Amino acid sequence: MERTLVIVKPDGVQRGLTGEIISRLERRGLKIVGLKMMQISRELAARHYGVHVGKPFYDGLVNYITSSPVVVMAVEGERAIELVRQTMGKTNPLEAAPGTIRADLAVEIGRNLVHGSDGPQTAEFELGLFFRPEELVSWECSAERWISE
Ligand code: DAT
Ligand code: MG
Repeated sequence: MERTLVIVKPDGVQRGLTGEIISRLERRGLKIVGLKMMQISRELAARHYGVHVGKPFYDGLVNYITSSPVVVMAVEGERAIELVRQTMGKTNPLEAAPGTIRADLAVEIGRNLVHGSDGPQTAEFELGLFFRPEELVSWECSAERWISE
């Protein structure tokens, strides 16, 4: 079982798409095990986006993610990391497949609505940045046996 970090970015919250984005992940069969609204500080943004330091879009990215509240989620499931990434679609909404969040609801790479961790190590690191252990809830979902054999 994997856990991954999902962020509904400021554009998602401002456009009233938080419910739509959460709903798409729930409908896919993923389980929410942590959820909160917050304002990301520049310090937290710098840690979260540390791998992008020095890239031309870095300053804009930090300004954007700290510009307005976000909704952060811990999502659990078999292969949750890959499932979330697939449900989000490619980074650039113009390259994302129709049916994905980014293709259906966004037009620009700098306003691509949603973040999802890109691998097991990143997921563990990012979940640790955004959630204290006691904020994550382990629970049994009775629909699970209707989603996975
Ligand atoms: P992803 O969010 O799909 O994991 P990433 O980790 O490569 O993509 O980049 C993080 C965010 O930075 C991405 O969601 C949007 C922004 N970004 C990435 N590449 C960009 C670019 N070439 N121009 C502008 N923004 C970019
Ligand atoms: Mg990434």
